[in-house]
Amino acid sequence: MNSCLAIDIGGTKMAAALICDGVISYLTQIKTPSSTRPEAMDEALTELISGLDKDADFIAVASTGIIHNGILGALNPVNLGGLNNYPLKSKVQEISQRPVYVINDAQAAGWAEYKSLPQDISNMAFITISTGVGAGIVINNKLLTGSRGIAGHAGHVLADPNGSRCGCGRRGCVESIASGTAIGNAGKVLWGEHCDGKYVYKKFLEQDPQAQKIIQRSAQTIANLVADLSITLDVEQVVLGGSIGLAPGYIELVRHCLDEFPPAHQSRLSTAACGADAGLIGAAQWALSLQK
Ligand code: BMX
Ligand code: ZN
Repeated sequence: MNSCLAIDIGGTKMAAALICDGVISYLTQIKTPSSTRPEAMDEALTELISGLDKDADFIAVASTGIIHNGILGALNPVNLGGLNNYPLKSKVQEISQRPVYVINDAQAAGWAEYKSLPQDISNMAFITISTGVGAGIVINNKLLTGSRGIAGHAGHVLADPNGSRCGCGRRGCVESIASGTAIGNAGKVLWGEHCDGKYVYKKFLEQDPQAQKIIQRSAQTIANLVADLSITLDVEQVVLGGSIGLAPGYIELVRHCLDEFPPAHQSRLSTAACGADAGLIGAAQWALSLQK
């Protein structure tokens, strides 16, 4: 049982890859449907899986949202076009007729990144800054998934008590300031509705002062989150991923802010060794570890 079809469902895109002995042999991606209709997700999954699953012994799914008992529950439903309480595991099983393993996307990516670090590191955190902000935390060599699948949802800790309301219902979460969606929303106020996180980041790289302010605020918020994780969990390393976390220049901004904190609030900082494939690779590795 070693050939895996790994699927990564993010707020913006869905990717699938065949992974055999840790090697990715085929990769494809489609847009995540933005709809409250579960049928739209059924169709997207069927499109991704059909044809690819014939070579797979099992399916491993990393998905945005809280994964509990195989159900995808959104903490921030806005990120999934309002879709909530979706029976992810049984649906993928129905489509593929294979054993299916499901895990949160940031937890999966955190597991892959932990496995890529030197063996003497037992405590680490991975933070994805993408459509949302998520985290995967490994303590004493164990991935924290929590009793309800919620562990690691660090995008929803407090960043600004006077901040705007986050999609999860709380005010001032890290995600509502630092995520690609939040960056895009800040850009919409300045440059209009067509604006998204990618557009603001492009302007940041062109040294537009207003875009620099928006990206700087995101990086400062993530640096504070790194400091909070370091001082509460004593992690030895924090790894950044996701489209914003991996974007050129972002980690340097975070590192610069982190340097201002006392030493106990700091950790070694790096970008994801598995890059954008961390969720896919981690889901496959996690499923394999459950089979042992
Ligand atoms: C949100 C939450 C997390 C997820 C994180 C990053 C939802 C739908 N998602 O905080 O479960 O891990 O975003 O997700 O509530 P991504 O979509 O940016 O990959
Ligand atoms: Zn929130």
